[in-house]
Amino acid sequence: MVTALLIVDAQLDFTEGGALGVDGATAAFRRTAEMLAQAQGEGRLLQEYPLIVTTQDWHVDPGSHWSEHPDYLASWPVHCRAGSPGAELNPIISAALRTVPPERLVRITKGEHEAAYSGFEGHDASGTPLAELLHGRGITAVDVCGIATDHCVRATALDAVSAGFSVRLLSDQVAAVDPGRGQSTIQELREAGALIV
Ligand code: VGL
Ligand code: ZN
Repeated sequence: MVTALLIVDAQLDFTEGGALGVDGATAAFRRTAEMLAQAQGEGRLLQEYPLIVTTQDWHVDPGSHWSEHPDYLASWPVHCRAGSPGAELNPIISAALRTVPPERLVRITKGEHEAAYSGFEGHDASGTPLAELLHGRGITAVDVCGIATDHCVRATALDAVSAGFSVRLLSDQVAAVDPGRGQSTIQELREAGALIV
């Protein structure tokens, strides 16, 4: 098994105080950073995660995904505008990735012109879709963390299962928009075949 870490939408707009702040996001990012620091300190980061992928919600004009009257299920306040400060990664995560060799890091953007909850709807800077990229690097398993459990983490993990990857959800490294939905998402992912760790 060759595992990639998928850090989903660890962006400032999804951090407490951001345009679409999610309670618990900062704590989740800290735990991811601690996990990475520990693996690095013990010299096993590159074996454990030969590839680390960050996804970013990257909206230019996402249609009804943005709304002045959001329902917080299918429509949302303006968030993660491409190129804006709120669309940047939270510095807790960018700092944690600073010492990872650039060839081991992949940055995925998604959602330019429509809602795209799953990282598998995204692509790297040269336009290569995430699944193709992972296959090309020999990745067979993914560990998923980030924001939001009940939306982009959910969609990304379900797509990863469908694409044939072994999937683990790092359940102390995620945060939900709606905690109740977060809990039911974890059950749904378990039933879909993901391992909850
Ligand atoms: C997300 C709501 C809107 C997410 C993205 O990253 O889970 N949620 N856009
Ligand atoms: Zn969005």
